[in-house]
Amino acid sequence: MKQVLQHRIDSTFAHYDVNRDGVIELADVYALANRLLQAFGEPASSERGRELVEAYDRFWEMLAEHCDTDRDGRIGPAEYREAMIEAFVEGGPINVDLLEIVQSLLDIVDTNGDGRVDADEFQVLLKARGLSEEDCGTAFTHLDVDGDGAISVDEYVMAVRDYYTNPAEDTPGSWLYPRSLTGVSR
Ligand SMILES: [Ca+2]
Ligand SMILES: [Ca+2]
Ligand SMILES: [Ca+2]
Repeated sequence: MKQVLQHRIDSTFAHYDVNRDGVIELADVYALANRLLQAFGEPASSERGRELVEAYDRFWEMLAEHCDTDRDGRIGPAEYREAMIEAFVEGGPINVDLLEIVQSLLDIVDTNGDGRVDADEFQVLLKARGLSEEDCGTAFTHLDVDGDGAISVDEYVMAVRDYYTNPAEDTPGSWLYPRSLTGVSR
């Protein structure tokens, strides 16, 4: 059970270390932001593009504040693992910064700006993250816990917590990342 959660933490580390140099740094976070901009066909210079880059700046600041214990601008696997266990597995309160960052992320995913992130909009995010087309639909069904056809900030944040705390199969959190990363076999 613990092994699944450990695997998930290490897998998300690998996911964030885009340039594969063994540490997470600002360059990786920008690479993730760029991947998402490309998925949404949004230039970094547009208003929405700038908002996304700013959200990822804040994401980096939050990561650095919580994980980069030796303050060298690089987050190693051990620093990351320790911080994630402290933040989620040991059940600390949901970080206010995380709420704001998720809000910014979902604002960008809400392409038509109607205040709801529906299945089609959310699929773009999941695909950019590496989920297969088939898994995107299943993931949406699991993540839309109240079944109103949209992913809310609360639903997303609870799924993040679930991802790090609940090793069971088919929980909302288990669908946040590709199956290969979550340590769940079907
Ligand atoms: Ca890196
Ligand atoms: Ca929408
Ligand atoms: Ca919902």
